[in-house]
Amino acid sequence: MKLERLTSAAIAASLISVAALAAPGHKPGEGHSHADDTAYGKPGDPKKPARIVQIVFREDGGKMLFLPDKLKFKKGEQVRFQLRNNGAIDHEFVVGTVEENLKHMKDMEKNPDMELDDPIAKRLKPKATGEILWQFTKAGTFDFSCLIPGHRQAGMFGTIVVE
Ligand SMILES: [Cu+2]
Repeated sequence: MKLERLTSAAIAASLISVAALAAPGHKPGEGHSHADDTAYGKPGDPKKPARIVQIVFREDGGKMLFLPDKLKFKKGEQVRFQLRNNGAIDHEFVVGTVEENLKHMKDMEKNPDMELDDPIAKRLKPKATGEILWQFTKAGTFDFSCLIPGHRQAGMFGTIVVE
């Protein structure tokens, strides 16, 4: 199926760029599992200014998507994500490295009721809104996905580039 091929090509391309960014001798996740200092940043400081970025979750026929699905930030930039689920079913927004999100997606397939315990993840019911304040402290290419089983495969993922 065309969509599936496109999706795996996109995943493969993202994996290549992540591999290229990984420092030698530094395994992903090694000593970096605690949430306040990740490869993609840390929770923001509410006392400091933040750029507002609105992201809508929606379904469109057989597809599920984020609007927009490409984001670009400056290293050190603080972002207030304003999330809104305009779909008819639950969706979530999870930022991570591509590797982390693909692993997390497999875990979710085994255990769909898994609780999200991550400062840069939010699950929203239809018509619900949510906010996440985050500071992108490191340059790189990162992923945001809905990890509810089947949703990422239906197109519900995007890319964050921090320069
Ligand atoms: Cu979803």
